[in-house]
Amino acid sequence: MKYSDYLKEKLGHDQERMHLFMLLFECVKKISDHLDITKGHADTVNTSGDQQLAMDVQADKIMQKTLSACDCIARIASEEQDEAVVMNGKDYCVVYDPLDGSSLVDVNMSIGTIIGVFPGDEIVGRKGSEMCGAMVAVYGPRTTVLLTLGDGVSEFILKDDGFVFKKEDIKIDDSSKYIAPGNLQAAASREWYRDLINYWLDNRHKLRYSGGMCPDVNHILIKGGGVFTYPSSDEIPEGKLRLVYECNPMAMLIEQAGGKAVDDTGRILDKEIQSLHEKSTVYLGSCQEVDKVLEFLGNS
Ligand code: P6P
Repeated sequence: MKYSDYLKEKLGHDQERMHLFMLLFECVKKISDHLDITKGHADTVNTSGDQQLAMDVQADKIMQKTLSACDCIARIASEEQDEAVVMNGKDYCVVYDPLDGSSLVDVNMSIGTIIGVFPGDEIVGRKGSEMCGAMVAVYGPRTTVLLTLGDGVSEFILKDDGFVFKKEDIKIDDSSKYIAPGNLQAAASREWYRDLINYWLDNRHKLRYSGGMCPDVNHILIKGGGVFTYPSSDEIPEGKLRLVYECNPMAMLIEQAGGKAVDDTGRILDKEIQSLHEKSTVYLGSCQEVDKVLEFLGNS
């Protein structure tokens, strides 16, 4: 089944939302078609201080240009832009990281695009739980998309003539022992994290961490379980990952697959967004594994 037929089936009753999500798939296909490291680095940095590769800028332009064809969007917020772009519509806001993990391209590792969709015309002051959809694309040996519209998680794969539906009702449970421990250096200043890592080692957990949130979270969803952690440390007291562009969309996908997504204080999707580029700690994946993280965190 083509992705467009899947969206017609799921969203046919809401033509505006269906058209928006069709455009989002178009964005991912265009980015996938244009990934080219020969353009090297741009000479700019984004709001978070990350060196912007030419492809980051290019991917962001593709998103902006493609979404400008949609008259239902009120705001577009990109991780690569300081402020949200105000559009002519009023019904949806789209938040995205156009090329997450782009620094991994020169070592030929997988990267991705992360997208979240809010109904309405505002982002700041909202909660991730208000999103009506989220997507993560992974540009690896194949280009794939995991999508949720609020009723489960489905996978799509890019073929020559476009995305095709592969499977739905993707679920994660407590049977996998995969770990994706980000910010390992935090173990030097966070004893709870060091103790958690030792627990994982003592219990023979299997490491699956690439440095790209998209492939790492995709791994948890496709393999049916595991845990991704990115705590704070003395160097980054608020954590590294962005609430709006990374944590919220990933949290929606994980929860829709039956998992859990929290920060140091509670559910990620319950956090009221204070600013577009705010950072968050994040622990997400199988419920039992996330509870184990909270157990060690609670002992700190
Ligand atoms: P570290 C990529 O730069 C990113 O934003 C996420 O995709 C990834 O999970 C994290 O940072 C990796 O951070 O500290 O391991 O390089």
